[in-house]
Amino acid sequence: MAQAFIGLGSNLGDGRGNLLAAWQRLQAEAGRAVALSPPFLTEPVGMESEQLFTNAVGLLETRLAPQALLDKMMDIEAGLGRDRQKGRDRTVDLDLLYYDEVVIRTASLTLPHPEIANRSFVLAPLAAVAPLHVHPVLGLTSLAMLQRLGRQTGVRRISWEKT
Ligand code: PH2
Ligand code: MG
Ligand code: MG
Repeated sequence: MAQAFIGLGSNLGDGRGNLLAAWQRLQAEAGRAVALSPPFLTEPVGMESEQLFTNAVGLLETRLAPQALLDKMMDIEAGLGRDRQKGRDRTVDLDLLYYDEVVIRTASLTLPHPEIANRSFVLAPLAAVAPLHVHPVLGLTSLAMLQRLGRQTGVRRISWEKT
């Protein structure tokens, strides 16, 4: 069994509801859930949008190979109404962050995900589930990468419970 870290994001509709729906489908169709981070409310990065994101990171144990897992993730995005045009607000975006220690680059898949170390909306939830997990290329823990980004602005931890 492989361990896959998956980044979940939504900035359209019920963010937490969309992420939980995607996480349910991943468990039903792709493997066994090991851990899910708390959700974080985050400012959009690299796109023009007024809509805050809800982001989380999940750890899944899977028998699917990396490309098969990615294909399954795209099916789940589509099933939840994802519009794949670049720069659009999205109901759900699933990104494969790590797959064991695999380092690959194909036309459709780069592992580890190339943006992990630059994105506090990935690192904050990642450090919440796996602070001491080491990036197989950079040799840095999730926590060290988060601290390296400096003071966190635009990222706020919330809770799965709706009050
Ligand atoms: N995803 C992007 C681009 N910008 N910004 C935040 N805060 N969260 C995201 O998940 C995100 C983003 C591309 O997938
Ligand atoms: Mg994506
Ligand atoms: Mg993304």
